[in-house]
Amino acid sequence: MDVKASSATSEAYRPTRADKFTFGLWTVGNPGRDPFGDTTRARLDPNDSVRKLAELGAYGISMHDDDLVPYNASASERDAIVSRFKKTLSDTGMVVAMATTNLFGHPVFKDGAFTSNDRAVRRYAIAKTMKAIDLGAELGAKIYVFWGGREGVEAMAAKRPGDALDRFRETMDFLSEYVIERGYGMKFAMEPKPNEPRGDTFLPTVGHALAFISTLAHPEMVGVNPETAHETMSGLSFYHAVGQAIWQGKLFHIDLNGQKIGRYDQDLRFGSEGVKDAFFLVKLLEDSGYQGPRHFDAHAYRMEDAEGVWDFAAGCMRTYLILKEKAKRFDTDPEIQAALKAASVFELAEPSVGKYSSAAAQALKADPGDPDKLALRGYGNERLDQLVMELLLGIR
Ligand code: GLT
Ligand code: MN
Ligand code: MN
Repeated sequence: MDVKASSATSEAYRPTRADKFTFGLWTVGNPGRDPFGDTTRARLDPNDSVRKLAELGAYGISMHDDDLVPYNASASERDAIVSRFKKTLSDTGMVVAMATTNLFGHPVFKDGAFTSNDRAVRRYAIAKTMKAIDLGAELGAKIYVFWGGREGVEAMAAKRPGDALDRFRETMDFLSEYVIERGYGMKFAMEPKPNEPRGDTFLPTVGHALAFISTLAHPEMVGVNPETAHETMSGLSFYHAVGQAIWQGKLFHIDLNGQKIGRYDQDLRFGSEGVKDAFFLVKLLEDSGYQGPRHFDAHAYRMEDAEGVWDFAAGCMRTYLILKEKAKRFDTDPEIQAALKAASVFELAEPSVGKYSSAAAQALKADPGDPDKLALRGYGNERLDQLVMELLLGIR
């Protein structure tokens, strides 16, 4: 293996715009506050974040309405902030790839936004979202994310689940029409999370979100925005969640980060936990032809200073590119390819019975195969997985 390419100082794995790496303004801008302690670093000016990310090789950013424009800004303040930001984008060649609404920070959303029991709060949340969609459209965002951070309960008696889902659906349908009428050409991506900050959140997993989307008036314009941490918090495989989203044509965006299973939402640097999962995820994204942004929704450790934040951002992109290279090696390594064949991996792509006919059904029933014989074979999965480990550990 090329030792130079793997050294920490090498120019290899340097991101470029073509890699489509994006970061939320709230990610690099995270000032290190947690439920137990105050901020540990200064808030960043979004314009400085864009400049620094551009320097590091990112493609663009994503943002909440409030990340850029304070919710109580006057119309003229808003316009001044937006025009300065647009200039920074054009100076740096960075794009706003995704926009979203902050429907969780202000205390008005303490009982939910689209699913608050208070109708006036729901109406405020929808109005705020339309204005945020306008802002996103003005800045060129083609993907609009819905993370229902406060859409949930602690007290089970407080909301009937069907009512909450009715209101969520009503809202998604209303906002779909809004975007269609305005001709924004935006797509929506719903981001599931099982809990935190609520005890239980509606639409807790990718599977729940996919099922919900199929009930909408405009299912074609709504997909998912799965996040590593959120699916892992549920104890589920992020890789398989993303795999199904791709299979259903619903992977509209993705939030990449790192997470230990069974913890609070850690939002760690991409690939810093679950290296094997991260590897297969990168391989899946690259093999699938996914064209969307590789978006990092993570933040630097709380003890980092400003410099540590940029180490964090560079690390997310660098790890992705290293794993992408490993994925190429996986495809060209003869022993791995032989192990895949031995495990009959490619046989799974062959139809089992094909299209139904009575004759085919009868023939199969007459000659179903001998289970005792079929049970004799091994699948060589130990060998296959060990080869993957050795690839990841850097000796292949
Ligand atoms: C918030 C949350 C994320 C969401 C963001 C979009 S905000 O930081 O933890 O997972 O993607 O609203
Ligand atoms: Mn996220
Ligand atoms: Mn998260």
